[in-house]
Amino acid sequence: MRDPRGPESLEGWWILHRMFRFDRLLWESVGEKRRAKIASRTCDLFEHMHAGEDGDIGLTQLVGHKGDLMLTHYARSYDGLAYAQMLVDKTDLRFFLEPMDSYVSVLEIGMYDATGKIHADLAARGLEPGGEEWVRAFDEALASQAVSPYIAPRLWAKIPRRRYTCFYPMDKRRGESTNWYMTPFEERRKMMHEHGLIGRTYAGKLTQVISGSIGYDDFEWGVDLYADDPLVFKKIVYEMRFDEASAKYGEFGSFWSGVQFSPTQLGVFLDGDSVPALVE
Ligand code: 76R
Repeated sequence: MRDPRGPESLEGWWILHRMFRFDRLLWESVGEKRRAKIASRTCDLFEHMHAGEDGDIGLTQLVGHKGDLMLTHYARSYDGLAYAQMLVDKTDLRFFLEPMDSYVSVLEIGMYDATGKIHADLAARGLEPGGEEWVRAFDEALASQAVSPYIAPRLWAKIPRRRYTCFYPMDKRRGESTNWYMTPFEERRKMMHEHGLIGRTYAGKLTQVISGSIGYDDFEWGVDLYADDPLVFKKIVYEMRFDEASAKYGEFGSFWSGVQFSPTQLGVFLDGDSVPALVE
């Protein structure tokens, strides 16, 4: 980024969340044979989307009135997301699914700390911030981060297979006096560092996937949380409300939470039985 006020980020999977209401009454009015055919064809499609290295699909039975089923698509490109959307819309299951909401984003790893270190290093080398040489040296330093063994696998990790999922979009406030984007870089870096420290105390209990949506959707980020115990969502989201980055600057959209199940178990969901634990 030419502007030294911005932190860099590295991007991975393109992500599309789709929330649907499932018309169970209509589904049950259809003959058993047709239902079985639709279920097995859609199941094949979802299994295909889940297998392989070019994408993934996550299925969540939503709890609450906002919707019944959330599909989380991962694709290597934006075009791939468009295609995944089309494939689902072409199934006969679509007759029974009413879109309630959706969210488009791209997985990102924010690089506040790394950006800060690179800035300090370039300043020590006497390069003029934002100048041509500065930008070249910055890009080089950042490219080495993208292939680091800590970062690279996280950009392309498949959807965490944990039972409980929680998704919500959020913004950083842009008020007249409290404005994240007018706050000096170093202060933002410190706040994000604190944020990361709190996050790390949940290591093992939670997997978070942060995706950026500036330019694609109505909020600035999508937050996906995955855990083996749904209480963990309440604990971390509450704890983070006290953290400056969220307390002062966080603004939130709708929350969607539910139980994740395997693509192979779609038939169980459609039959109206309780969705079994994840199997690979
Ligand atoms: O990616 C990293 O692990 C590096 C440190 C880190 C960054 C840059 C990090 C760590 N997060 C980062 C960025 Mn996060 N995160 C959230 C929420 O509800 C709320 O109040 C906030 C929602 C949670 C629960 C969460 C969890 N994080 C971001 C960003 C981008 C902001 C920007 O760039 O300005 C947002 C919007 C955001 C929101 N974060 C962690 C966690 C957890 C659990 C960690 C530790 C991960 C780990 O170290 O394993």
